[in-house]
Amino acid sequence: MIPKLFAFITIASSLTCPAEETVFPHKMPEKKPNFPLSAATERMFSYPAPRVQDNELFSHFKYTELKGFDYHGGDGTVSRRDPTRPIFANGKYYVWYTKRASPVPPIGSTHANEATDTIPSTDWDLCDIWYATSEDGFTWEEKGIAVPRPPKPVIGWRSVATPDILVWKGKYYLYYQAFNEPSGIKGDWCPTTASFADSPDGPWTPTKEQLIPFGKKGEWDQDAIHDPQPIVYKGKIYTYYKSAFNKWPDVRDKYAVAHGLAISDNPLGPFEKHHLNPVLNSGHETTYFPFKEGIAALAIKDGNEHSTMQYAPDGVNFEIACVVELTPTAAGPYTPDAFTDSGNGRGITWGLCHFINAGTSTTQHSILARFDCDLSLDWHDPAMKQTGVWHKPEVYFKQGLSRAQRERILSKPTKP
Ligand code: AAL
Repeated sequence: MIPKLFAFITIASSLTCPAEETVFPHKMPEKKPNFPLSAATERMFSYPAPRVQDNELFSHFKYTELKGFDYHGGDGTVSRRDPTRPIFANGKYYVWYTKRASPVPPIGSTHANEATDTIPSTDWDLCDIWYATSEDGFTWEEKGIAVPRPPKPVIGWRSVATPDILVWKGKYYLYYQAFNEPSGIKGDWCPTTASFADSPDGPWTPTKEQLIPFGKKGEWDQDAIHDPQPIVYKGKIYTYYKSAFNKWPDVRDKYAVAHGLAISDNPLGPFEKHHLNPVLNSGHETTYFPFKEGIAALAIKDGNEHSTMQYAPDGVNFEIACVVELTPTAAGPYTPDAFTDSGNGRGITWGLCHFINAGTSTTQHSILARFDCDLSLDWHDPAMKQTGVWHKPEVYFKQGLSRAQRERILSKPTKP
């Protein structure tokens, strides 16, 4: 009698109240299941899509060598690096970048005290800002200097480097680093300044002033404002920048980087730092673009969150959107809506980047290159969404042990 009653209750309750699932299903749920989940499974549903292939902020990066740039046989006397976003104007693409044309290759930041008026310390010492145009983004024609080093003591007299571009109310603004000593003397210390023009072909007028203030002594961005990258967002100019900190001159080996945000409603400032700075805790250069209602960022090389795409719906509070591989260095993405403030950013599909190790230790220089990707809401390129980037064994073996490491390992056998 009791078993019959029990069976009746079980059948009745299964009809009225279906058994709750508590095991993760085979078919990927679109929404977070409503039962206890591990931390990792919880996180699956905090990304733009639980499957990375469906994630609009995930992509492979494909690379193409550029045509049109001469590097003097790769002897280290000519270097091009840190490109801006390419922009489209007058029926063609324009890009600006740091160019070094020095009699000798750089001697390195640790020898900065030996740098002279003709001997550069780093690859971005003794540089000017040049520009090039292109019909297709693959073949470029170098047009000449956009912003030269000004005469001493004007800000940037030692080197002008690492520009980015802003188009605002029909005028053009270049923001860039302005060195007043060879990079490496105290650190990679420099302020950011600006030049403006009515046409992308110039002529450019320098403001001769610091654009974004350093932090006060003791604050993270007290010595350097690097990689300024402006976007028009919420009716204002949002300029993301990087600072290297926790470093020179007192401690030289505890380098850290983070990114800040400075906002203005005037392209020449005054800029006000966001009170939550830093807004990104990782990334050696700045690569930001409007995406949906917010801002997306690529963080590379430095920090716990390097090799990630990030997204902030408010342009300030970034969260990891996914991990990416073989990321473009110093990427300047072609971003048609960077300055349109559409409130519905469409993402990016290509841009220019640099490789800093084009030469050898005695011919050190950088080259520009093109990257392509699908970080766009309007494109769907499944080949860009595959997971896994496979390098030949040689690429891994190139990351070999040093002689000292090998000796250390062999001196302490790990066998029992
Ligand atoms: C870069 C950038 C800045 C630094 C140096 C030149 O790639 O982060 O520009 O100052 O390295």
